[in-house]
Amino acid sequence: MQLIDIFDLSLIGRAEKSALEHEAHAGGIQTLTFGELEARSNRLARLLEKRGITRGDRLGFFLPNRVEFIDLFLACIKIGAIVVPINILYREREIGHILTDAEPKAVVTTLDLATHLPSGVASYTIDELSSAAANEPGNRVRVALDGDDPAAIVYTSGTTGRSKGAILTHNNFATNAVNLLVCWKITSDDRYLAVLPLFHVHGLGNGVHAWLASGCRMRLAERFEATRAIELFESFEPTLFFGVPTVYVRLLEMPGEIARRIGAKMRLFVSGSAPLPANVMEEFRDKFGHTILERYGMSETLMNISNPYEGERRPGSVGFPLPGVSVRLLDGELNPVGDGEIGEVYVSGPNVSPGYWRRPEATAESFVTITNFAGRLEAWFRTGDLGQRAGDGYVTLCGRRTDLIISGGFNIYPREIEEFLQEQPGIREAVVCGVPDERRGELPVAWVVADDPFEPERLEEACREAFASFKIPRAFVRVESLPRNALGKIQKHHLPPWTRA
Ligand code: MLC
Repeated sequence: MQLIDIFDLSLIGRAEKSALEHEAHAGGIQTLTFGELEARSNRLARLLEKRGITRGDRLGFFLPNRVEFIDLFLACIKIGAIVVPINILYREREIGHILTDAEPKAVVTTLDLATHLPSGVASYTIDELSSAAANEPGNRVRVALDGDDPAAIVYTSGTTGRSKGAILTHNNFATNAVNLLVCWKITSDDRYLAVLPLFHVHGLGNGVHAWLASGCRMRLAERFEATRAIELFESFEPTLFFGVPTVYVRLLEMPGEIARRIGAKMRLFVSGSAPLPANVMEEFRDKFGHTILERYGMSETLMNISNPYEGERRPGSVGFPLPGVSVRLLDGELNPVGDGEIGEVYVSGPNVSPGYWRRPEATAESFVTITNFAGRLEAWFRTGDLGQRAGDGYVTLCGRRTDLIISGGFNIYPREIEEFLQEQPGIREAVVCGVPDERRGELPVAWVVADDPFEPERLEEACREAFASFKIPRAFVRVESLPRNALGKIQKHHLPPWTRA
């Protein structure tokens, strides 16, 4: 089966029904039917083929949340082109790496964003593509694909400093969408409010795919803006909402009466991509009258574990493995730990990426082989997250093996920033850690050993040119030396504390 086959339940099966609302460029809300989305994406698919993009070719998406992102995504999965989404907050250094690694035939972008692309990159603007496609026939384009054909390569920041592209197949995405529909009871009666960026699997693989597979109605916002949240909720009256914890923290700023009114229309709030603090869950329940359903996933595996729709949504826990997904908590020797003990989370199932694009070593390091009950070897994905299972099966995550920082639901790998800081003149050593932040979960802060003159503003400026805004350290703390253990390894927990001025 191809991904398009489950979307056809809506694109073909619900052709006349309203599918998508979005703010039109000319102002006002435009509504498109599933049939219109089908025709628009067929036209684009034909145009892409004319421009020489075929099965297995990569196409970079450097695009904000717009209806054309969806047209182009559908066009690619129809012809078997592989979507390479790029975070629109990324800057030249970050984008350059992805382009070198994925080697897309072209990058599709907007006039505004095009200025951030490295020079010499083959690119199209989405507006040009869309107007050229208008002349193409709108009937179905179908290329025979296998379920294990890649549908996307999603870049995750790597522990080695440079990001790696997790390959996600048609089967991976299809499994994920079917699981969410069943387990979260998503149906064509739902109204899904989409505020998360479509360049990540949370917004795309969960949001867009659950919408297309269920045939519900979606309102696509360009991004989440706390100041516009009331207007969005009150005008669209969603029943279904997906957010990262930062989004829920911001929603708590709403007046109680409005929150209750919004809550009365809602069916399900889901949170993921970073740990949801128990106090946020409690305050949200008091204010909106809903218990947020927390789930656990990652780019490499899509969704793994979810609190139940019916039954207890346990604060601090991510619940039970989703259908088809096997989860094991293993110690350093790959032996299962007992209930209540901490182990590393390993996952196997049809949701798990086959590996990293053109990175056999990184792929080998991220999978282990375990003998199954029938004596056959199976590959299990090593998540890097630590977890424990309660006697009744609820899984709770309790830290990471690697030092990932999650800020506002965006992943930051300290190594990437540390390596860059050490390239700067006068910087001898640098270490980056996450400090707790009520709104964004964590914020990156840098500790540096530096020569005179020490100019933190210059460091900040250099970072701002090289990195997405969420990766820029909020402070550069100068220290005489970095705390190290006898083996010379930096002991981050012995750094002098940083407090906001
Ligand atoms: C954030 N910014 C954006 C943006 N999101 N800019 C443009 N488009 C977006 N989508 C920038 C702002 O310009 C600003 O930059 C800074 O981020 C903070 O913005 P803010 O307005 O103060 O937002 P805030 O209230 O803090 O909320 C931020 C947020 C954002 C929650 C809306 O962090 C966000 O969209 N996070 C979602 C991340 C996500 O989807 N992760 C899923 C990964 S998939 P400046 O320069 O002023 O600082 C995954 C797997 C899984 O992890 O399990 O889901």
